[in-house]
Amino acid sequence: MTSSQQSTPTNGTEPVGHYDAIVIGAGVSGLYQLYRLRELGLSVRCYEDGDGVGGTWYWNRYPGCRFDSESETYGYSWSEELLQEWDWKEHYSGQPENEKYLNHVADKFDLRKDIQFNARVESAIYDEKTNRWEIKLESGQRAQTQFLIAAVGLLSARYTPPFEGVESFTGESFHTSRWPKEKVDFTGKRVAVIGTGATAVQLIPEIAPEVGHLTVFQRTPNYCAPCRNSEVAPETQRQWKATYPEIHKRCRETTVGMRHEFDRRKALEVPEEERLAFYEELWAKPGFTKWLSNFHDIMTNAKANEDFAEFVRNKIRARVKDPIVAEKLVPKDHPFGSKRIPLETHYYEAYNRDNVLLVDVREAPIERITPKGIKTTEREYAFDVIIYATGFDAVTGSLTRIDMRGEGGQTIKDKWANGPRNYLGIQTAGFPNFFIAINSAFCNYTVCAESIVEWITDCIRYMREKGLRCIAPKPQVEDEWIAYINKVAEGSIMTQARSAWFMGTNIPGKPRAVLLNPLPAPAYRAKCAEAAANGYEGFVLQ
Ligand code: N01
Repeated sequence: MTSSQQSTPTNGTEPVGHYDAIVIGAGVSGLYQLYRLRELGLSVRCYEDGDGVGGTWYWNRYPGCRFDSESETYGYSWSEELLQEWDWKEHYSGQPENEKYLNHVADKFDLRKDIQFNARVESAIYDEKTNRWEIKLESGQRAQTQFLIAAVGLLSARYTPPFEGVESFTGESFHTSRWPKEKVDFTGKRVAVIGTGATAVQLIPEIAPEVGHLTVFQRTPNYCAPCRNSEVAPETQRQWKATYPEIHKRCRETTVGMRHEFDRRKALEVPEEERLAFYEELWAKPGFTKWLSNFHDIMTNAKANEDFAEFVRNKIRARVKDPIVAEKLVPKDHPFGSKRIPLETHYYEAYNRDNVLLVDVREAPIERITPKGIKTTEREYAFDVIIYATGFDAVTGSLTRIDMRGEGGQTIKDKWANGPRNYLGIQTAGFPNFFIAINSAFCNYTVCAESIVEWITDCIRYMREKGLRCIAPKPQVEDEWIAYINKVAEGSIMTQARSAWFMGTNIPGKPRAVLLNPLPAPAYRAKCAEAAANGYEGFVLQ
C-alpha cells in the first residue's frame, strides 16, 4: 500500500481509503481513465455500481442491443497490441461481444484490482480546508481523494415515466437499461413495449417472432435507417489491422469522430435526379452513412432537411403493408436528425406481423398502469410483461443523482437547475479538481471519450509537476462557454424536436438546454488543446 492509499479509522467504524484520484464508473471512459492515471503513478480507486465492467455495455443487455458506430472505429485506439489481438465479429457489434471486449481490456491491463464493484457513489463533498473530496458509497463506506473524475456515462440514469400504478402491475416489468443477465423467456406471452427510440427499434424486431403478442406504445415515430449489419470477413479484419492508424486519423478529422463525413455540396443546388440517386446510394450503405455522409446543410437548412426527410418517409411507407399503420410510423413533427437516428434491422417489417399492434399514445395517451396491464384513454390492455424502453435522464442525470457539493456547500443539482454549467464540458466552477469524463459530443463515443480522458490526464500531470493543489474554471469563462455552445447549436436542426434527450426535453420538468456539445469534434478538441497549451487558460489554478 502506498502512503496515499492509507486508511484511517473513523469513530471505530470502517476505515476511510485515501487516494490521489477516484474514478466513478468502469465503462468505456472510466476504464481508460483508470489506466491513464495509474500510468501517471497515482493511487487510483474506481467505484462501479454494477458487478462487472462495461458501463453502457454492461447494463443494456436487451435483445438486439448493438453499436451504431462501426466496430473498427469503436474499439480503443491507444494500444496497438489490443488493436491487433481483437477480432470484431460483426460490423455493428452486439452487446455480448462489446461487454466481452471491455472485460478483455480490464483483464489485459489488470484494471480490476483497482475497481470496486457493487459500489454506488451516494455523495461527494468537497472539503475547502483540505482541498479534497470525500466520497460516500451507498454501503456507508467512505474514501477521500484529491482528484474526482466522473466517468458516469451520458446515457446511464434510466428514465421511467411516472405513470400512476407502476408498482401495481402483477406481471413482469423491465427497463431496457437494467435488463437481467438471464435470458427472459417471452414465449407465448403478451408483451408491451413503451417507447420507440433507438433502444426499442433494436429490441422490437428481435422479440416480435418470439412473443405471443406484442403491443408497441409509440409517442413519436422516428426516422429509422437500415443498419445493414453483417459479419466481418477475414480479409476485412486483416485490412483494418493493417490500417488502424489511418482509420483513427480519419476519425479524428471528421465532424463526428466516425469515418463518415458530410458532403460539402448544398442539397438543393444538386439537380433533382442526381440528388435522388445520391440519396439511394447513401440508403444502400450501412450505418449512419445516410445521415452523416449526407449533404451538410440537411442539419442547418429546413428545406434541404425536408427534402431528405420525405425520401425517408417514403422508404418507411414502402415497407409497411397497412397504409394506416405506415402513416403512424412516419415522422412528421420533427426534422430528420433532430432526434438521434435509430439504426434498424427488420424494424418496419415487425409491424407487418399479425401478432404486433401499434398504439399511438398521442391519439390515446397512457392513463395509468393497472394490475393487469396498461390503460389508455381508449381502453385497457392486458399484459404478462411490460418493457419500458423510455430512455434516460441524459448527460446531467447521472451527476445530479449523486449528492455532489462543491465550494460553499453548493450542490451540483442547484447549480445546474437551469441546465448544465461547465467549461469545455469537463469542469464546473466551484467544484475544484472535479472532472467530467463524459463524451458529451454528438460523436463516436470512444474516439471522443479518449481525447477527454487524455486532456484530464495531462491536466493532472501538469498540476503535479507544478505542485498545484487545485483547478476549477473561472465562472465568467464558464458563462462565455455556455453562451458560445448555445449560439453554435442555435443554427442547427439538432435543437428542433419536441422531445429529444440531448435537449433534456424528453423528461417532464427538466430544463431545455443544449446537453451535447454541438461543435465539430476537431474544433472542440482544438479548444481544449488551446486552453491547455496556454497554461490552462480560463481556469483558476492554486
Ligand atoms: O431512449 P429515447 P432510447 N409515454 O429517449 C418514449 C443511444 N442508443 O433508450 O420520442 C410514452 O431515444 C419516447 O417518446 P418521445 C442513442 O444515442 C444507442 O431509445 O419522447 N412514451 C421515446 O420513444 C439513443 O438516442 C444505441 O415522444 C414515452 C422512448 O420512450 C439513446 O441511447 C441503441 C414516454 C425513449 O427513447 C436513447 O435511446 C440504443 C411516455 N411518458 C440506444 N416517455 C446504439 O445503437 C418516453 N417515451 C449504440
